[in-house]
Amino acid sequence: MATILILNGPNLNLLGTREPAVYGATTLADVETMCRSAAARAGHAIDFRQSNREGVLIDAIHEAGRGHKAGDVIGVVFNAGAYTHSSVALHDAIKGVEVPVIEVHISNVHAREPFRHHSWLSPVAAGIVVGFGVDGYLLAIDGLVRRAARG
Ligand code: CA2
Repeated sequence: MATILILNGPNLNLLGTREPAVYGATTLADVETMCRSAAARAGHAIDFRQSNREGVLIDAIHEAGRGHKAGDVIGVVFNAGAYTHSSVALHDAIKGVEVPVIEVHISNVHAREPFRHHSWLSPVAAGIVVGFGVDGYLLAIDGLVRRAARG
């Protein structure tokens, strides 16, 4: 059984508690439950994390890279929150490892403020899922499972 890392960046711990018009009413704990069920159906495990700290997210990407090399991790589903639009360090972290990273955004960032239109992660992501609400996490898991099955 291989693992999928679901990594969440700053402020996503607030999901479901504020701004329901933008992000919906589902909490991050609900998202974790949804992801665990979807991965279990596909025969995989989930490592679900959230951090408000850039360095912790970078370390998690590096760890996933080592896990991928060892054959334990099939990929990363990454909602980097606002770091998406600012973090060259996260860009470099993803570029520095070989594990496929799927960038996810709950909202359609391209329909929002111009500062959300640029992503430092998209050029180094294996795929991007934007604007499907929290279902985007499930679409990304499905994409990683299909990618791993292709070999
Ligand atoms: O749409 C997304 O998933 C975002 O990654 C969410 C980030 C935002 O900065 C990105 O531009 C797009 C914000 C996450 C904060 O989430 C909150 C949820 C509820 C209440 C307050 C913040």
